[in-house]
Amino acid sequence: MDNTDTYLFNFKGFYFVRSLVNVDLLKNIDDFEIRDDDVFIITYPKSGTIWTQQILSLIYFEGHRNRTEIVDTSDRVPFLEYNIGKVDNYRRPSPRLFASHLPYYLAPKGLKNKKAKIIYIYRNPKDVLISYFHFSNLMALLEATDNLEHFMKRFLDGKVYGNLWFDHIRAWYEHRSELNILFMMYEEMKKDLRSSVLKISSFLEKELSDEDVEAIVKQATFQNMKFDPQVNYQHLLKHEWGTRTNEGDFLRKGTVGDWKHHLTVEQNERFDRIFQKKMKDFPLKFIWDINEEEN
Ligand code: PPS
Repeated sequence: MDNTDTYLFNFKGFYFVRSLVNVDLLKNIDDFEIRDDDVFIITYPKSGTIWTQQILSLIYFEGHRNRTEIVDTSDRVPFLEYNIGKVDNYRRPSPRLFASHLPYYLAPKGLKNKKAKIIYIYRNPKDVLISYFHFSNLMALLEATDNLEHFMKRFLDGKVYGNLWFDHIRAWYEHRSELNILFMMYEEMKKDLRSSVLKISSFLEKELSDEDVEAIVKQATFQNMKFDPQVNYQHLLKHEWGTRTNEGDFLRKGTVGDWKHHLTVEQNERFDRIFQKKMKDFPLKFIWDINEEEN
């Protein structure tokens, strides 16, 4: 049975999480007023969003770096399209930091004339698929399936929150000349977090002391984030969104190449065929295994 509509809400062709949607907000998002100093993290789901939210929050808030102000990272860098935080996310003082999974065609018009900075994080889509499969089984607001083959079909049909991975990255990339955008790869962040923090802060024109950089890198490692209640989503999953099982974490493994432990040879070959067809002539490179160079 196709349960897509039970869990997802289709707005102008894009699937959102039904129980989090505010239709009036979505209707107005095109005209959402962008400020010059706004910063957006844009991702397809499961590509490193919370990681980059944490990095940005640490870069911008001294009280986060030195842990004198304890605020959830998802409140410091809230989602544009849900506005579900404890405060009105839109009326915050500048610079406002936002996260978003919006596709290019639904993004606020103001972003499309280089107002605001955008950091687009992308991850190899086989690891995205596996991460998403586990997350769908953990979080009660998404449709669960214990069968990876079912989930892979849904993912490759774009019948998941975020629609087709291929379309998401391609549209943002193809419109890059209209945007003030930095593309960052999850796997590069994993390989060298310090350089990635420096690259992000330089794009944001934020000067950091060596001490600041050390504090950021330390608090943005997987090990640190997994046990940090301000960023590991444990509270939201337990009390607001709900989980289907007591086992499993939002910060699950945080590795490169986990797909190798899950996909069969046939599934992997099928994925490769679709990837090659869809991403033919696409210039960004991907890393599928932490020991490999880009290819
Ligand atoms: S969501 O639901 O779209 O906001 O999810 P998102 O935050 O984009 O992606 C979740 C995956 O990112 C991993 N993650 C990290 N990996 C490495 N280092 C750090 N610090 C880190 N923080 C989050 C997280 O574990 C999810 O990946 P998987 O493969 O499931 O572990």
